[in-house]
Amino acid sequence: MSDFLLPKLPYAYDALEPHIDAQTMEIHHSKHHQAYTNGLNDAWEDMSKENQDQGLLMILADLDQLKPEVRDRINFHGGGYNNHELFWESMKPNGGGEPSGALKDEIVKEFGSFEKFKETFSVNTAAIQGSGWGWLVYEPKSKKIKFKTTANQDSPITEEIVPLLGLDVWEHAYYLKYENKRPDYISAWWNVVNWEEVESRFSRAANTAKALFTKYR
Ligand code: MN3
Repeated sequence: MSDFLLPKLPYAYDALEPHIDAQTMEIHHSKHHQAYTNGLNDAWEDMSKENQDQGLLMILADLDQLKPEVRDRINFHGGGYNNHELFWESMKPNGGGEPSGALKDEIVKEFGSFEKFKETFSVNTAAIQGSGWGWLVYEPKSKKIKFKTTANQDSPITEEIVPLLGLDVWEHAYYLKYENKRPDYISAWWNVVNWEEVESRFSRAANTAKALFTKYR
């Protein structure tokens, strides 16, 4: 029996057209996310019952407790599993626009304006060398939101920060439609951001940090 299943997409593969094409979505979800799911299940079997009982997020928050031969696999496949789940949920058809309420206020406070936030996020995510992710995160240490990048499938949770909005810039996420034009993919992606979901994560972020990271309790 598998502990982890490929999560269902909350919309059809073609629902994010024309910004993200159906073929990319189908391959990304049914092949790539499935591969992280399979890799996570394999690595999970090699963990102790005690570790398994903690659940994936608590394990990602404290990878150091794992044996080295399992740690790298959980970092990659477990990070990839959770990153993609967050990614699908933070997009929707007819998304985009701007956040509202407390998240909007916080973005203006930290970045100066929503436009400046978008530019910081876009420019720095486009500049990631090789494969990785751009993130808006909540940092419990400073109690502020920040922009961060992570390499490969590293999870923000492993760096003791709470992911709010993430953008996958592995070539598998855009190459069929955008080829080498990563900045064009990023500009288009803003049109499908599900800000209600990001606002909801932000409203829970301090509690999420307390639940995941023992030092912030
Ligand atoms: Mn991906």
